[in-house]
Amino acid sequence: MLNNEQAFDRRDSALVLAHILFAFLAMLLGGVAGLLQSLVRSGTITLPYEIGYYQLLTAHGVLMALIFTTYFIIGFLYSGVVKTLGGHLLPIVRSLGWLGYALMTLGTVIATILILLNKATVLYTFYAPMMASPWFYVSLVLIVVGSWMSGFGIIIQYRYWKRTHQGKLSPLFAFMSVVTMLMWLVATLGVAIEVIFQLIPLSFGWVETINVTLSRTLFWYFGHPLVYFWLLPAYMCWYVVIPRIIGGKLFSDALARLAFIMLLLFSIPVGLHHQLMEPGISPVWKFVQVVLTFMVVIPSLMTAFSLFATFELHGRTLGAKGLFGWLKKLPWKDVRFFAPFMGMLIFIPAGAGGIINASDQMNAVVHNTLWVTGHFHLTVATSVALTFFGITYWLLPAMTGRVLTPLLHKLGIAQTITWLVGMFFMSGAMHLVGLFGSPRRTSYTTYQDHPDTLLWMPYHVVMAIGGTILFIGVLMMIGNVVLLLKAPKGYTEYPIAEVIDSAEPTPAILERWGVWTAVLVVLILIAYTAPVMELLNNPGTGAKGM
Ligand code: HAS
Ligand code: CU
Repeated sequence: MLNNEQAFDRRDSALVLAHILFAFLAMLLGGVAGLLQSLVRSGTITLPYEIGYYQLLTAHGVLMALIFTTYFIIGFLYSGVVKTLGGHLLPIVRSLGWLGYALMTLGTVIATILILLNKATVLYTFYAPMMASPWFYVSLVLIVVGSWMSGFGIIIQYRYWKRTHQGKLSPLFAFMSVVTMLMWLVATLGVAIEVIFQLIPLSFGWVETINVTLSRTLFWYFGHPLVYFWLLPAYMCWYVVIPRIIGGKLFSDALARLAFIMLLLFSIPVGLHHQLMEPGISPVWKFVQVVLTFMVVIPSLMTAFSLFATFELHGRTLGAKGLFGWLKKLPWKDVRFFAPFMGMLIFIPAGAGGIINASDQMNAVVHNTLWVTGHFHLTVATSVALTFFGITYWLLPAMTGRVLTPLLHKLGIAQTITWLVGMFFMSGAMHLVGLFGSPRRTSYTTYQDHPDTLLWMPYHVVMAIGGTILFIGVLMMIGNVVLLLKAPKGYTEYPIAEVIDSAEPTPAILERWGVWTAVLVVLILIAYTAPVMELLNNPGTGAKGM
């Protein structure tokens, strides 16, 4: 591990910076699309130059949910791997990182151009039988394969460390990075099969029709772990970084690793909770996957417990009294803490919403309504996004040899509050109007002034107001990134927490990858074999692409 005075090797920090800055570029473009679409949907503006609402919605979803996240995550994971596994990347790992970056960037550029040309207006889930230009799917392959290169890089660096540190427990950050990337590798196989065997042949015209339900099942086999691919790096910050920033220690190393192993096991065999309302899949298998969905909630509850324990124990060592006295001991003026903490706080209602979604009968009420859009703007666009912003405030200076100034702390806190206010209005209105039945993925319409739908309109306007505030939040964040790049030179710590001394040693079984991969495969086979066989045996007539 790099000790605190050692700076990063320039070749490594360049790789990290390239990823993080690209992520923010994507966020800026995605933010513009988001602003415009919320204004269109509320009937506030109409779009010029034949730009379509669904085109913007695609750009927003792809650039924010897929590109911003993936680049940020890879940059962050690589940085922590450098920090904790040897102090510099192995040459092969660095090359894999750049190869991955090149492939992903090529894919992103092609995808963005096609979306702007209106040749890939299929939304970020690219559901069949909607059909984009075949090159859009090729660009997705480039992005996924690129991310694999970085995944392999992280695993190679980890294995090298293990080989040269026989019998030692790996650093927690590195362990968590491996879990995240292992989950990603297994999960992306589903979408790779969908794209290569179904969508590419359909869009090139090699086949006439597509088995739609199968394509969606393959997508959600990937799509649910995708949301955990966003969440796990945020959890890494909460477990490993935040205790250090508040001046405390991590509550338990073993509990953190156990939570991550459970997230690895239960993130994947649960995709059917996105298809509860779809015909053609037997309720038995939906039920099995809903049970597994409730299993994946448990490690999040463990995470909440561990965080509370970390905060409370730290507060008490500083003399905090009473049930909530520790709250006063937290460093509220430190943006590196404040932004991620607000992410945690929002994750409480966000997670509760997820549990509602997963409950079959209630899913019937909320499915395909704006409620779901509200849910994921709290989870990924607040809990995860604010955590990533919080990371940026120390990661960029640590990579560039600069310091976070008191002014930047203030600007960062202002940015966080702006985000929270915008999201309160936007996601709040989405949740409420979703309960009244307003559909998601829908442009402005008055539904021929049907009285039931007139009720929705004011909420759509509140969404647009929230969306506008959020866009200001995007601009503020971009401004902060620019200021971080110009901050005064100096040393910034890469914060990695220690574990409380009295904690029990971590059981070695948690690092037996063979065991966990085998359990994972078994769980996936249990959850998916029968429903996929059903879908293959009853392909129906198939749908033509459109
Ligand atoms: Fe979800 C749909 C179920 C979590 C993202 N989800 C989506 C979609 C996205 C998404 C993007 O079952 C839409 C996809 C699309 O386009 O169609 N979701 C869940 C469940 C959870 C969950 C059960 N989702 C997430 C996370 C996401 C995310 C995380 C992104 C990062 N979701 C669903 C379902 C659907 C769905 C259905 C389909 C809906 C439909 O019909 O289409 C759970 O994993 C949530 C568990 C979380 C908790 C919270 C723990 C709290 C913590 C914070 C502690 C706070 C502290 C601070 C310590 C149980 C860890 C305290 C301080 C104080 C002062 C109090
Ligand atoms: Cu899900």
